[in-house]
Amino acid sequence: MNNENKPNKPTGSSSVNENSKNEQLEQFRNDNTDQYMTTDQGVRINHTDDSLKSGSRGPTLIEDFHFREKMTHLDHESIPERVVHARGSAAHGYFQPYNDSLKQYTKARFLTDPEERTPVFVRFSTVVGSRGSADTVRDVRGFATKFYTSEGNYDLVGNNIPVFFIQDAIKFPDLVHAIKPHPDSEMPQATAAHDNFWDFASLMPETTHMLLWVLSDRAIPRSFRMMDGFGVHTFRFVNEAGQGTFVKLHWRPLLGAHSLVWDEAQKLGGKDTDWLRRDLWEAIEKGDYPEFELSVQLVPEEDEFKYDFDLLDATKLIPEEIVPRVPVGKMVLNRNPDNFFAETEQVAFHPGNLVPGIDVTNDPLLQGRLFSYLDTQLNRFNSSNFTEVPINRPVAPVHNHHGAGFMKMTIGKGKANYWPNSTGDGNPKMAPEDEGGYVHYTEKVEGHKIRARSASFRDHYSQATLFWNSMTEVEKKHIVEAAHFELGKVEREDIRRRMVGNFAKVSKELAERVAAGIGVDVPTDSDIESTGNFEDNAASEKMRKGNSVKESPALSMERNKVETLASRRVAVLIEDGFDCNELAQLKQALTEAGAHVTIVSKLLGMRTASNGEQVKVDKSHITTGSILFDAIYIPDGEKSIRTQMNEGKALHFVSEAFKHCKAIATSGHGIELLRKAGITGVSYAEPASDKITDSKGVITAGSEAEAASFAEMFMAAIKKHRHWNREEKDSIPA
Ligand code: HDE
Repeated sequence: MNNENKPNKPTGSSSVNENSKNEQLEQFRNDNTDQYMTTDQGVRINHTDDSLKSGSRGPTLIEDFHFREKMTHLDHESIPERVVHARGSAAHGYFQPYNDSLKQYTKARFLTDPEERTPVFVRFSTVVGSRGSADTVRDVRGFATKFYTSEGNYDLVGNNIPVFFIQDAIKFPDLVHAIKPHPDSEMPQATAAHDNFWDFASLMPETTHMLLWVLSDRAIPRSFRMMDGFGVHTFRFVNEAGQGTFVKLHWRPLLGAHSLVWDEAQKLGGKDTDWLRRDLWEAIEKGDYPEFELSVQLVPEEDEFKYDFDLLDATKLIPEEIVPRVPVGKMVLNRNPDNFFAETEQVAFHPGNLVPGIDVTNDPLLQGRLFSYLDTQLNRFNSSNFTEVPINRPVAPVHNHHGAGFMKMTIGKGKANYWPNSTGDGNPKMAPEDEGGYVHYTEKVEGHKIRARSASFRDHYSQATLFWNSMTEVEKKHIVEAAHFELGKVEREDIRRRMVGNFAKVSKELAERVAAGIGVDVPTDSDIESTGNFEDNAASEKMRKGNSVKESPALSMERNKVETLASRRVAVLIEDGFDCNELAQLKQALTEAGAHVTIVSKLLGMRTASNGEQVKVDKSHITTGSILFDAIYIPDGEKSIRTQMNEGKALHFVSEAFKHCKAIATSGHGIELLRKAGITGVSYAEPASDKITDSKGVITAGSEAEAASFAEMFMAAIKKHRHWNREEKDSIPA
């Protein structure tokens, strides 16, 4: 019986490189170039436009195997969409650690061997909407990474917000039902702005912290390439000696985290439902590879009870001011999938996909997820063999006795399909720990069976207050406006009132500002005292007293802005008679700095410059809009400007960009266009001078100004991304 002899070193790849997954996928790719069309049986087809009939006017014959096969495939083309995170977009890439500094904490090779580039597949998603819903809705974004490591697949299935709505997985079905469209009407789609969600939220004070994040601009990212990612839970690293360390995992985009503005996000939902998907796809096609830095917050086991929040409570984060983030490596996304269904739709993530050196904790939200993800894949794939689908296969070798089932692909050889066995010489063998065998962390656990929640989970407000206090005034304003929208859609006044009561426990100022916009009274102190479900005031008070930081600048996007021009989209508005030289110089400067320039005009075709040169239009007014760009520029040229001054869509393009706080540049006659577009409250350069003025991100130059300085100032304004100091923006209609 079994393996008395020490097994050989595991066969197959013992290390991976960035191409390992691509090479594996290559075996499954099917290229139609210069091939005949065939049936699934490989029989060549000579006619696919008419079914086989008895006479040219029918009826159709059941013996038409080609028709039957073609139709059957269509009929069975869909699988159940994900119950949450149905709408997603994905990309391939690799991860590489900077050095081996994590070795003292984890034995995970992909995190500690700086020589190894581990292939990854990352899927970004919204949560609430169905598969065809708009990308730019206010929602949490999923950020799920599958690492195809040399020691097996590791999945980091995170979000772009570091905390979650609820503390215990048993509340997840309630949360999802509440946030999804109403069960009777299936309305509204892809939004939390309705009675059911806010009813649930107002009755569940533990949601309050996450709600503030969702009301913040984090929930309307400018791009999947420009948002943070968080593992959310406290996980556990385990080193060679078997010693554990608590760890939180974070992704930071190298381009910085940036957001849309709400008006823009809503309009994009109509103008380009695929905005985030397209942005990711096009960036990778252009070579603007998204890059993310992985960092960790490490907490020694002996510090488990050191904080005034529980590390196992997923509604809490660890302020960076208490435990700093340590950068550990970089991920680059450099290849789009070949096939959406085969890869993006079929990829199956699971927080329980762990490799040696990483383990879970007792966080009751995480524990529930460890059941749900496998279960949900069985619903989606109708078979436990979904792990054999190419995108889900590890690049590490797979050997086991798992049985048959729908769509078994691998052909297991030999007689023995059980263990221990002697008929198969004890194969496959058990891997000792030093040969990569996974050994669960030996945490001591004991307790009474009890359906309860720890008292250490009962403070639902301190970190919400911390978040609110850490916001800049602009960020606070956006949170309040978002609450006016979301709660403004709630028909029942008692729900709105209850929600304001919860906000009052976070900050009186927040509650007053929210109440002012949704037609309810500012809560009195006695309203504030009354509590929702599941709260124990005494315990909560105790926890709140110990709150260790009052403000955490790391939580503010505004305070942590990365100023860059890389991959920013600039629209250039022209009509016949524009100044070609000015355009050429600015375009060159922008392109060299990594931005992308799009020529926009009323109609497609060629436009003629004042010197007779011709330029091709990339987008017409009807197919685009300012919301699809980060900045706009209108070159001088009297005729071009005059035409645009009489063109409503051009004027709207300019005024809307101003309203959305984007950088705008023009010179000479273009200044008149800005005035006509209703841009007030900024100072302009004298049109005939050599001066250049930057006023609230509106760059204007006199016709004699120096081109290089004009370009420099415009680029500096684009790098700031948004110019919030435009108080006059609210007077712009629409
Ligand atoms: Fe998920 N979640 N989740 N979730 N989740 C799913 O699994 C679930 C939670 C996250 O791109 C489902 O394959 C439970 C937190 C992402 O394919 C499902 C609980 C975080 C994705 C599921 C949570 C996430 C999912 C649906 C509470 C951030 C998309 C389809 C206990 C740390 C992955 C699927 C992809 C998807 C269950 C809470 C992230 C139903 C039960 C917290 C990024 O299994």
